Amino acid sequence: MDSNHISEQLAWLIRRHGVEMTHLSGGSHIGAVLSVADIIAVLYAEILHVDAQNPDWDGRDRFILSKGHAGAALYAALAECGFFSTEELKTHYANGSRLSGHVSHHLPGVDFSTGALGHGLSAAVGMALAARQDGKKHRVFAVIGDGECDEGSVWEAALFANHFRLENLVAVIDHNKMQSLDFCENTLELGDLAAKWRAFGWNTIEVDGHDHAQLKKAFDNIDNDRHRPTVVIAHTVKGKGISFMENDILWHYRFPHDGWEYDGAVSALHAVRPEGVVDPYTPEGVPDPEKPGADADIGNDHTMSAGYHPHFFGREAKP
Ligand SMILES: Cc1ncc(C[n+]2csc(CCOP(=O)(O)OP(=O)(O)O)c2C)c(N)n1
Ligand SMILES: [Mg+2]
Repeated sequence: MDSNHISEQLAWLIRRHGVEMTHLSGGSHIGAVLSVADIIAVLYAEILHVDAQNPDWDGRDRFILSKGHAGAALYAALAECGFFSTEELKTHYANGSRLSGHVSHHLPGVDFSTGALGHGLSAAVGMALAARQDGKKHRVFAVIGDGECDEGSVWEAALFANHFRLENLVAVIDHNKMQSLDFCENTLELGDLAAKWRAFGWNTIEVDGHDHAQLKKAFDNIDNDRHRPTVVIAHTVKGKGISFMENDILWHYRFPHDGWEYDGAVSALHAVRPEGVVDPYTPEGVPDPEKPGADADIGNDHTMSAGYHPHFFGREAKP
């Protein structure tokens, strides 16, 4: 089996777990999970030096998912890599769970809690400088969102990393051109992101963030250009892999509800399931219902969908 195939399998499982976890919990951010799934899969299947049996191994590469609202993607990757049981994924967002909605360092394999955007790169910069000063050889990776780049602290960290020539630092930008409520350009113009990072002194590589071969090549080449931090600008699609979620800002906060949303999401994934992967939840898939037409009364409803009827403690809600 070629190596791309293994990362493709992991990416599919991240997407499938992400659908299940947000569906079960009523949790948000499935669009962000689908966007970053390939980046995280390539890192965990191919690039990061980590040991699930010894999560605190001092020589491990450090990884920070700074867009911590996509925590389900990281949790799924860690569970599939053996850091904890995949069964625990079902507790996502539940009271008392270690799998809080945003990334928590209480889990084995997590180096830094995130969720308040704008902190991950600054923490990564500090870890990279500390590694250098201690003569350690591990690398530090941070995945940040493009909307997150609105935070001034990102650019402060970018200046700092260049100043100290932190060649052991890799930032990945999940550049899906959307944030929580709108497209990035309607919220705060980012313009030519690559030109900006180059101007800040970084080794800047642009890739298709869903193309595993391109991602792997970028990560394999970070050491070719010495004495500069590297940023991989990964062009992505928010909601990637489930057509009715792609580029639709609704799916930043909405979760796949019972009915056509959940069934359609699972069916979309089954249509592209890589050879050798078993769906842990619905091995045979689910019937693929017709998506309601635009004239259906749920048309643009952000809270309800066909097939979704709110229950309160098992009783049907009153109209
Ligand atoms: C400091 C801070 N402000 C606001 C939020 C609320 N918030 C959660 S996700 C999000 C949008 C993030 O967009 P982006 O970084 O592009 O991530 P994407 O979901 O597109 O991958 C916002 C504003 C937050 N988590 N932290
Ligand atoms: Mg974004």
